[in-house]
Amino acid sequence: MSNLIRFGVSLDKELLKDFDKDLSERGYQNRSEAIRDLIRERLVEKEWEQENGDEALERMAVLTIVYDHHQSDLTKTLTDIQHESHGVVYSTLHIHLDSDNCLEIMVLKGSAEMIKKLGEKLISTRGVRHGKMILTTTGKGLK
Ligand code: NI
Repeated sequence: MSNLIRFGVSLDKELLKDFDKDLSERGYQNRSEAIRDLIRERLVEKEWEQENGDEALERMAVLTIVYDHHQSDLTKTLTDIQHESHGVVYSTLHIHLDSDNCLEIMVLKGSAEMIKKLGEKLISTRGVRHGKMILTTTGKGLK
C-alpha cells in the first residue's frame, strides 16, 4: 500500500505561474517533486536548528569563502581560525581563482553551535569578499 497522499492547495494564479516558470527553468518535471524538495529543505533547516533535538544527528555545512590572498596576513588568519577549530573542519579545498583571488570550500561537521560560530567567524573576517554557508544533515527522519 502506498503512503502517498494527494492534497489540494489554493494559490494566487500569478504566484503559481511564477512558481511553474521557476520549476521549468530549474528542470523539474512536475510540481510534486518541487514541493517535496521545498518541504525537505525546510525540515532539514528545522532539524538543524533544534539543538536539543536529536543529539546523534549529523550536522554538516559546506562553507565557501572568496578572498584576496595579497591582503596582509589574511591567508594566515583564515588558516589559524581553521586550525583552532580543527575538529569541526572536516575537509578543505583551496582553489586559486586568478592571480589575486582564492576560493576555499570547507566541509564542517559538529554541533550546530560550533559550526555556526566557525562559519560566522570566517565569513566576517576582514578581507573575505564573499562567504556563504549551506547547512545540511543526513535527513534520516525524512522520506
Ligand atoms: Ni589561492
